[in-house]
Amino acid sequence: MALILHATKENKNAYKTLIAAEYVGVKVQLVPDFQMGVSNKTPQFLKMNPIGKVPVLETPDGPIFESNAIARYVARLGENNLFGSSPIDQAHVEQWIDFSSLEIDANLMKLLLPRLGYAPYLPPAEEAALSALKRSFEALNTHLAHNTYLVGESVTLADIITTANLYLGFAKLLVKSFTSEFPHVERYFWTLVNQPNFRKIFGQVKQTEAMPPIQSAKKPAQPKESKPKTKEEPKKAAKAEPEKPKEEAEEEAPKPKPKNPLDLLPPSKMVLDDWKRLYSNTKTNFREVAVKGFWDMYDPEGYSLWFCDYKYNDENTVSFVTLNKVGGFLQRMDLARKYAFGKMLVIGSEPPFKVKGLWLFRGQEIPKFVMDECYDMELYEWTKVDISDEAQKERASQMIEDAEPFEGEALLDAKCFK
Ligand SMILES: N[C@@H](CCC(=O)N[C@@H](CS)C(=O)NCC(=O)O)C(=O)O
Repeated sequence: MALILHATKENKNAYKTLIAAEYVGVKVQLVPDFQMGVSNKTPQFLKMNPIGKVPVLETPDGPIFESNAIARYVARLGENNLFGSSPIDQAHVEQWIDFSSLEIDANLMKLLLPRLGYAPYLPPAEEAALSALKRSFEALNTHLAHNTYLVGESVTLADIITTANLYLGFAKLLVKSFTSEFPHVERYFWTLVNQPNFRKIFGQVKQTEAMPPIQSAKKPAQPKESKPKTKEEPKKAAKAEPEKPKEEAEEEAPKPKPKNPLDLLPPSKMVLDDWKRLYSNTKTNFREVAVKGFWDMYDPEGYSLWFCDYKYNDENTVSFVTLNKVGGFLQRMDLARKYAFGKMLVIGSEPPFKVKGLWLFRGQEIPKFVMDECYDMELYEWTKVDISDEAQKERASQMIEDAEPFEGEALLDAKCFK
């Protein structure tokens, strides 16, 4: 009789067991119609795994949770030895199982979950996870430079668990420009996923062409409420008051949106849209036309200029991630489009890349709503530009112009917010 595995068909943690089962000739079946978020919340499921996580294996001797433990159990039931034949090989199998779980899978999840909206997206946390992942890929790559399999001369459970973990990375997150730095990992992964026992479970594997775009964290569903109660309407009073006639309630005009305090500032002679148009339309003689035009238009009473410097440049070790990070920042600044213009430079031809920028804001301070609502702001050091200082003014001009080299270094990219 087959053992029953509770998981969906897409669960890579379940794949570990399903592949191991193929190798050792044990029958394991996925429970039909498993629904994540529903089937794992039932009292029967919680009896098998009190924290409700998936997968769980039902055995004649009781349930098992934790995917590595399940895969080990199934691997021990069969004929083939997936654990190595000497104490040192057995230790190495365990070593690589732990390594792929704690150094690869854990970092992949730290990268993936925020991008899928299941955890808050924090650029420094992404940088840290990515650099930890690179470190583990480097170690794995070095080992695989001289070894076909992780341990010995044939597939062990270490290969099964590592490949299942890598599968998630290759399929969802790690683009070719990342993995190509680790050619032995690539060779290993593609060789294993094409072995018949792996292929039966994975099907045809395709590497992702892009990292998933950043989504805002998914909020837990709120219970439906008729109307929020205000402080001025304590429960009791609300109860005592007769209900408003429907018509009256419907006629209540929506409150006008409060004006942005920046709209209440004294008018400025600088028209931001004119500057943005000049910037966009200048194709030649940029210094003489656009940069000069900027300083002619600039109104230091109505606007202020700011240099920004990324605080965590050391973590900018991967070019496309650094560019994504800056791109995400500019997207999130959308809320300030009426009041701001910005240039962001990604500097250097080798990692770690430096990110520096120049921003023009309406008013004399960085607008409070921008500070409050765009979390990227606190990842940068902000310094007001003193335009009476010619060196600072020249630096600002160079940033507007994308001058290269900038401060002695090549530009990887320059992005504009307008
Ligand atoms: N360490 C566990 C991780 C299990 C896990 O995180 N499972 C996910 C699905 S892949 C889950 O059940 N998530 C639902 C939840 O966190 O409530 C294992 O390897 O089995």
